[in-house]
Amino acid sequence: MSKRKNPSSSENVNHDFCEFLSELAEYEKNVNRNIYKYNAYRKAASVLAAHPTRIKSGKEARALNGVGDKISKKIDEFLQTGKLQKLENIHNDASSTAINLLTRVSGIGPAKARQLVEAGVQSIEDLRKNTDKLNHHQLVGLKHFDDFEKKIPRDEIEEIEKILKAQLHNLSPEYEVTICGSYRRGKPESGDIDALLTHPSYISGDNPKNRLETVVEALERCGLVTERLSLGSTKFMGACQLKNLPTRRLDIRLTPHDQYHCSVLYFTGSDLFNKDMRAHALEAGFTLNEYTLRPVGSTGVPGEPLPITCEEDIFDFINFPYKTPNERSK
Ligand code: 8DG
Ligand code: CA
Ligand code: CA
Repeated sequence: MSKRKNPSSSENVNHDFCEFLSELAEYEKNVNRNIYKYNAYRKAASVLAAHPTRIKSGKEARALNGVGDKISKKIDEFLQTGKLQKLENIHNDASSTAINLLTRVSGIGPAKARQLVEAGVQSIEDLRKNTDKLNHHQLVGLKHFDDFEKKIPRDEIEEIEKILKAQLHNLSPEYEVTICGSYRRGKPESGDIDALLTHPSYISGDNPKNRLETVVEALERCGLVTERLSLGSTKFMGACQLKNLPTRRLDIRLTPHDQYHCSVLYFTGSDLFNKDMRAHALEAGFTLNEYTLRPVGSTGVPGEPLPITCEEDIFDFINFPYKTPNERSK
């Protein structure tokens, strides 16, 4: 999965607030490893990004669902001074800046980044001199650092989708492939490519055997897949490349046929949308994850997975108004 992005955009009249909130979110995730605060900042940024008019005070922001006292005070400070002292301090702190930078390398998480910084690694250049400290995934992440930072235009993903589908069709015409993530949500560009595969002969409880490896080998033979980061029986992380274009991050997941739609829903995201939908499911007495939708009885024990034949079924069961993938980018 690609590293998180900020929900700010050019038509967002509150984008400056969203930018500082997203930066604070990254800081909480990477430096403090406080996922609770990370989510709180992202939620506030997403609510402000969706707000149609310019917020004029912390008090006005406070009235929105997802903006609490502390964030509303920050909005007031930003409106009054044009900056945020907390962010200034973070920018002036060399170790926080270095940790944030190193987590941008694919495979380096917050804990590894802190460990590297404590060992004196402060920059990408330093990292290149300390490759003995990195595992295979991190080495490939470093090698393609510049490429992996570049966004992938939609038409390039369309091209990759065609090749993927043709190669899988060659292996078996019954393969189904969906590119999920921001691409499926209709975004003009994406951070990476999230491909989901299923085959009617593979259902939950079955051993996936070497099915995914066979797929990856075919994609390597045709020249699409150029790097492996990791390969398990149901999850591949790697990279692909078209002609002279940049190297792109590609994730492939193999999903049992009966769990396909729950997986497609989950990997389409956005993850904030998923959180809302899961919360709604719970209120309606269901538990929803990337595999199944199950009713939760009065004892709190989940029952058998419900039969799902399409994404709409999931919305119907929990009585949640259907949203097209394009409407899920909150
Ligand atoms: P991007 O690649 O263009 O940056 O955006 P994306 O496609 O929305 O994000 P992603 O990181 O590739 O993740 C794909 C989907 O996986 C995401 O839209 C929803 C789902 N997902 C969650 N929770 C999480 C999580 O904690 N981390 C990540 N990376 N993905 C998650 O529901
Ligand atoms: Ca991804
Ligand atoms: Ca993605």
